[in-house]
Amino acid sequence: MMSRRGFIGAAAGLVSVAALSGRVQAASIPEAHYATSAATQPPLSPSNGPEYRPVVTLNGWSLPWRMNEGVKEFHLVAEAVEREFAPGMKVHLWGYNGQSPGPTIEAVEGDKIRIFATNKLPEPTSIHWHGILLPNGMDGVAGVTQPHIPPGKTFVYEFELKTSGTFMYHTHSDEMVQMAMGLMGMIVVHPRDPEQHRVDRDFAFMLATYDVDPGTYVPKVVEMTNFNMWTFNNRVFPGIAPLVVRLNDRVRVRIANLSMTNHPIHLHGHHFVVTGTDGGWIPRSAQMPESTVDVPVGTIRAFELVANNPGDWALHCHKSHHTMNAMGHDLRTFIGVKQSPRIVEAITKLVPDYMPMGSSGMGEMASMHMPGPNNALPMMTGTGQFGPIEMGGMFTLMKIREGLARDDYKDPGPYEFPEGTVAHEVEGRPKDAPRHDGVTKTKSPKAQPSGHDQHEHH
Ligand SMILES: [Cu+2]
Repeated sequence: MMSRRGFIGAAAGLVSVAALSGRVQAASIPEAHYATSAATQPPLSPSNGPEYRPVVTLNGWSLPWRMNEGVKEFHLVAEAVEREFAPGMKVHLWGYNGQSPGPTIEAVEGDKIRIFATNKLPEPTSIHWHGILLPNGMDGVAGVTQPHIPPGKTFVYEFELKTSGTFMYHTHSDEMVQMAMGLMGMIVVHPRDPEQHRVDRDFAFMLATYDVDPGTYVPKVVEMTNFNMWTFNNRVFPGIAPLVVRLNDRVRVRIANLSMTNHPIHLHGHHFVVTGTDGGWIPRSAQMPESTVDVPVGTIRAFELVANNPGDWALHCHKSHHTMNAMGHDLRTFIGVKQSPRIVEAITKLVPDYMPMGSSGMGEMASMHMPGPNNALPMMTGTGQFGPIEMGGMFTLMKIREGLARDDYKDPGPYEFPEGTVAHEVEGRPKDAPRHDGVTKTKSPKAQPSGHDQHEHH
């Protein structure tokens, strides 16, 4: 989990480097900004151009730009990066400007933008601007609308942002490999009128999946179905930052899916309405109240809620195998098997990869400290104020608190429940309920509905 110190210290992790030198053309290419950590950066308020409320990218950051004669200029550098998925596991990915996903690009409807794309990868690449209405030659589909960008070269894209909304950028060159390696990022275009679609807090993150064998560092890139790392912005629980929200704030969450499957994202304790997609804003008359939104492959969903219910609320993918970290797919089910050392020995002779765990479910695994390979995370992990959380993958919390400052995104720690508001144990034993559905009552006089503990006396 991110500490207060980690959050503040993270801002110092942003460094600027003059990425190119020696070429005549280089003077016209803006310097590139890099992020050196996976900590959530504070929102980047606009220093010039029209006003807007910036987004907070979970475990990410927004790319600074420079203004050049009325055009916003950004510089993306595609390169090999090391991304921490959670403390204890780093993955060797390809990303942009030091991290994967790349930085969020924020601009305003009507802005003219120029994006320089430098390729520091060992193979050619290109960048596609997903969902953006632009001239065909700027669409970034290598081979179709432009040549591939060779290693070491810089291409420039230039277009006007005609509509506001949530979009993405990603590679469109050797796509199976380069997407599986993490070449992606988000684009947020704010409405020109800052009162339009206004919210108090605006979060953004991507959904991506990887196949990283426990103990290894590089994802398998020829993978279609057997992913084992389910990420929010290339982080897994317990490495995913919480969404920190002030009580009664209007909140937007923008979620972009570049994995190979859909993710039904569920928020506890609130109803929300889906207000946007990568096609723009949804008219109010078409917005449905929901508590789960399915984010299909290659799309974006933005939902909004009024955070009027204080607490620590789970926000997670509802596919239960997406809320866990890497595991052996061949793990056998031994629920109900009492596992004495002798039995474990006997089973191991028959089933060589058998692990002595899970006789009453998997939960007990979360509290066992099994030695694993280096650079591997527990399948189910995390500890809350009441015990093990037994989660991994696509799981985090929306932490709603009273009295936060407007731009305070620091993790406030566990929720302090008001006295008497937590589910708790009660004294005594429940009466046996009569069963129906074809279950006939026993004729025993002890089985009268008024009897107590009748089964104890068999
Ligand atoms: Cu999922």
